[in-house]
Amino acid sequence: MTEFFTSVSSRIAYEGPESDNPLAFRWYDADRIVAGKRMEDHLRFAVSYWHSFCWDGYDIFGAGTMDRPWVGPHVDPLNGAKRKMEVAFEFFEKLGAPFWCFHDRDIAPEGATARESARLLDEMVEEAAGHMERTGVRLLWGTANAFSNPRYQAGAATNPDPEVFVQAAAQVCHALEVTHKLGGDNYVLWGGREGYETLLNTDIDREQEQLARFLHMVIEHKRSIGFDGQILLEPKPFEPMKHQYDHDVSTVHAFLQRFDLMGEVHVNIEVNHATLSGHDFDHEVAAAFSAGIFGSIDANAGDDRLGWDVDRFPVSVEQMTLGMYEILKGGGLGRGGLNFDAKLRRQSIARDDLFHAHIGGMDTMARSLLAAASLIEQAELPAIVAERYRGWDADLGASILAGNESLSSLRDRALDAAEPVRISGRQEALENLVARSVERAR
Ligand code: XLS
Ligand code: NI
Ligand code: NI
Repeated sequence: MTEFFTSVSSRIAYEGPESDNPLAFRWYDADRIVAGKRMEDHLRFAVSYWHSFCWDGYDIFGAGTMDRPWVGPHVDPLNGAKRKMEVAFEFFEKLGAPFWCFHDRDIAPEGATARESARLLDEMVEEAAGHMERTGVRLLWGTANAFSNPRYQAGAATNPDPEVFVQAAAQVCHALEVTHKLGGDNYVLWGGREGYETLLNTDIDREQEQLARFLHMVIEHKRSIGFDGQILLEPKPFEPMKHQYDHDVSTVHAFLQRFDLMGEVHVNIEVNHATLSGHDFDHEVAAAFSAGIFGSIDANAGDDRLGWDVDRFPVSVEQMTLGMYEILKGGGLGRGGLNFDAKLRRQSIARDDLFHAHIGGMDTMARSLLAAASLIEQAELPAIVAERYRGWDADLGASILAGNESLSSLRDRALDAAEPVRISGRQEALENLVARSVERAR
């Protein structure tokens, strides 16, 4: 195998916050124990294959800018796919990422027929199994790309034509089987085009029924092949469709309840998608734990001024600390992980830019973990929250919640009661407390 990332000769090491070495970790120290667990086991980092190895920097205004010699019309598709995979595993190993994630069409070229595509995928899965065995890198999740091929222009499971549903079913069936074969911990479904552009040509009742039936088929197949990983839906409010059915965590929760899928399907929350849906990342995490559907995270970031999925690498320790705090409070990532569904900027064309991006992302998340763990350890926030709701644990609150009161019994009480005493919400003081945890995290 010819080395591709020649300017990075060995594995990226942890050198600590004082280090000035740009190709070293300053916060991510895989073996360090934080809140009883190794950092690596808390964070479960994964590199996403599509942004890092399939995308060559093209955008709607211009061609690829990046040095990805396995992409393009001059390359034999299968040889290109094999070279791409060698380079990807060289990267995972040098970075020290424990996991990777892929779509079926990322790792194998699409053939002229469904049968040919399936054969090509099987061949590349064999390759992947070899690389995983050799390097020890594991699979966080697999998924099917049921949005790029023109046949999916009006959706996959939600397409008006059942023949398109058939094609999507075939792809997901196979992608689920290969995810199982490669020992994946999760299988993700991002509803790339499961939504609509205009109600004038759309029957949303039918489309949601179709999507629900599709998910039940996924669950049935998961059982029949003995896959015990989590099935995850990835909420996103729009893009590419104007309206997408998996708008945000709470919309997905309602959908799962309506179609009897609770307990079977969880969510893969993407930070940038949370922002696009008008929520904070930590809100989406808290909503998922509250609903009992938390699954995994796509760790990336949006842009304050751009209203689309820009997929930057995470840079804000404050934003991620609030999210990590909710994750730790909820019991941790479990079988999920932190997948860098993030891409370089189009002008970042040096080969080692991919290292700088991931090192920065991993350090941001590691520092956020430390800050969140110290918030948990200090236990000031839960004490303040508990104090704020104290009345609900006392006689009156307990009696209301137990159903012992009615509107009229409370009216009678109100007529003789003193005006309730207001107390401060202390938001600024609490924000300072978070800032101190970030400063002190070492
Ligand atoms: C797109 C999604 C996609 C999923 C996997 O916005 O984030 O990359 O994570 O299909
Ligand atoms: Ni996204
Ligand atoms: Ni994503």
